[in-house]
Amino acid sequence: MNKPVEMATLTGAEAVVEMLKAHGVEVIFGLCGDTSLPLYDAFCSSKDIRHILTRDERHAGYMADGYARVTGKVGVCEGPSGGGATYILPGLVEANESSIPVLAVNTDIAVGSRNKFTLTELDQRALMAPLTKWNAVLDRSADIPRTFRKAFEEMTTGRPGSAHIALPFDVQSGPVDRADVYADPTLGAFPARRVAPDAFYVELAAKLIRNSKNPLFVCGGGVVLSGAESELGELAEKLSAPVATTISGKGSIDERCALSVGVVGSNGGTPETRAIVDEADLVIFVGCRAGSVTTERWRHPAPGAARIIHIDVDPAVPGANYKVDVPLVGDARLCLSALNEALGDFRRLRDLSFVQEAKNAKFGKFEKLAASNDTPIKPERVVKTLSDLLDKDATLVADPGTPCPYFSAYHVVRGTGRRYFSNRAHGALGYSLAAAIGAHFGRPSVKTVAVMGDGSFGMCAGELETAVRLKLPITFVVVSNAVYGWIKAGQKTGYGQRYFSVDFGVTDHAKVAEAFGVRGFRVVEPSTLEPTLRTALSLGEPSLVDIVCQPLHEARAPVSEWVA
Ligand SMILES: Cc1ncc(C[n+]2csc(CCOP(=O)(O)OP(=O)(O)O)c2C)c(N)n1
Repeated sequence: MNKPVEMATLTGAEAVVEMLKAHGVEVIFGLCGDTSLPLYDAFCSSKDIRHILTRDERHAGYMADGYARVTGKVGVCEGPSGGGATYILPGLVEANESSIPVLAVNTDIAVGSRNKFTLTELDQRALMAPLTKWNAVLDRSADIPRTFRKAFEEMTTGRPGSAHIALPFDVQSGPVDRADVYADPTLGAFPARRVAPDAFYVELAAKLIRNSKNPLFVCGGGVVLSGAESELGELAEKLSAPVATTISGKGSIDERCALSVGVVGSNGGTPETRAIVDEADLVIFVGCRAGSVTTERWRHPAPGAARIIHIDVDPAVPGANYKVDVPLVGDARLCLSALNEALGDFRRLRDLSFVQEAKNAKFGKFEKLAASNDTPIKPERVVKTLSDLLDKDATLVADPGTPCPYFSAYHVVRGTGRRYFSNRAHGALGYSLAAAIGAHFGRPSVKTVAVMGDGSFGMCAGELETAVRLKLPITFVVVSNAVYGWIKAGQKTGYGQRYFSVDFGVTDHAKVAEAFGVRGFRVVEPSTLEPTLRTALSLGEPSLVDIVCQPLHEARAPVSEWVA
C-alpha cells in the first residue's frame, strides 16, 4: 500500500507559526481583531507557542520588550490592523531605541481590498519604517518564510532592534511550500553573529590605556546585551579603573564591588558620581551612546577633558557626540576580550578609595532620608525598604517619574545581568506594569516587581486584569503623589515655581487594584511600609502597594541636577 503523501503546503498563517517556532519563540503577547482570525486559528492548533492575551497592543509591545530584556531572546507581540498597528507602535519605538529585539506582527486588510476605503486600512509600511530597524508588508504568502528569516536576522545581528511585519488577511490563507519553512535558530537570540573589532584599533586602544593614569569605564546597556560582564570585570581589574554606568548599564558590574561607581548622568547620577567622571583622563564608553542624559548634555565628561575610547557595535555611535581618540567597532564582549588579550599581563595598581568615599558620601545622605519618619513618606524610604526586601535575583522594573532616578541611583544591583531596567530610550510613562508581566514570563522563577508613579498607573491600569487572569505573582508598587512630579520639579527649579497644569486628583490605587481582583494595600505611615511590602512580596498572586509619597518637587534629592 502507498504511504499517504505528506502535505507539501501550509497556509500562510500556519507558516507564520512554524517560522516563529523555528526561531525558538515560545511566548507571544497580543490582542485579537477581525483581520487576525486565520492567524488565531493557526495559534489555536499550535501546542508549542503560548499566546498571552493582553488588554491593549501598547502593553503587548512592552511585554515583549520586558521578556526580551531578561531572556536575551526575541520578544514577539501581535495585533490587528488599523488601531492595532498604531497602538502597538510605542513598544516598537522603545525597543528599537533601546536595542532590544522585538518583533511585532500586525495583521492587515486583504491585499485585494487595498485603496478602497476599507475599514482599518492604513499604510503600515510607512507607519513603521522610521521607528523600527526593519519592516515589511507582505503581499504574497510565498514570501512569509524569507520575510520572517530576514526580520530575525535584522533584529539580532549588529545593533539589535525591533522589526515589524504586516500580514494581510488573504496572505494568511494562501499557500506556502513546507520545504521553504526553515530557520537559523541562533537568530532567535541576541546578539547573533557577533562581529570582532579591527586588530589595528585594538592595538591603538591598548596603547592609549597603557598611557592613561585615571581611566574610567562608562557602560551602557550594550555590556549586558552582549553578555560582556566578566570581560569588563577582568579589564577593569587589570586597570584598577572605576566602572560607571548608565541606567540601562546597571547590571554590567556588581554594584557592591569596589570598582563600581553606580549610575552617572542627569537621571540617577549624583554630584559624587559626576565628580569621578570629571577626574578621568581616559573615558572608555562601552555599549553606550553617550547621549544627553548620561553625559548631562555632553558636559560630563567635558569635551576635550579626557581621551576617549568608544566601543560600540554600531559604527555610527563612536564619534557622534565626542571627538573620539579610538573608535572600537564590534560586539562589546569581543572588543573587551580583545583588549584583555592585547594588554596581556599589564597591571595598574591604583588606590580606589576615592570611589568608596564618593559612594559613602552619596549613600550617607540617602540613608538619613531613608530613615525619616516623615509623612508623606520620602521616596528614599521607599527605595531603601523595597531594595532591602528584594532577593538579589529579583527583576525590578522602574517607570519614569520618581521611580527611575531614585531606584537607578540608590537601588544597588547585586550581581550582574539584567535584574533592573527602565524604558530609557523614550521614557514613556506606563511602561513598567506591562514590561514586568513580560519579564515574569521570561524569568518565572524569580520575583518580579514594577514601580511606577500614579501618572504612570493611569496609563496602564487595564493590564491588572491580565495579571489576575493569569495569576501572576507580580508586585506592583505605586508611588502616589497626585502630581506629575517630575515635571512639577522642573517648573520649580527652572521656572520660579510657576506651577501649571501638573496636579491631578488623589486616587486610591489599592481599591482600584481590589476591583480588578489584585490584592491591594495602601500605605500612608512610614512604620507600616516595611511590613506591608513584605506581605505583598510574599504573596503568590498579583499584589499592589499604593504608597502615599512625598511629591518629587518637594523631595530633597538633587532634582535640579536630574532635570536634563
Ligand atoms: C507618555 C508620556 N507622556 C509624558 C511624559 C512626560 N513626563 C515625564 S515624567 C512625567 C511625570 C510623571 O508623573 P508620575 O508618573 O505621577 O510620577 P512622579 O514624577 O509624580 O513621581 C511626565 C508627565 C512621559 N515621560 N511619557
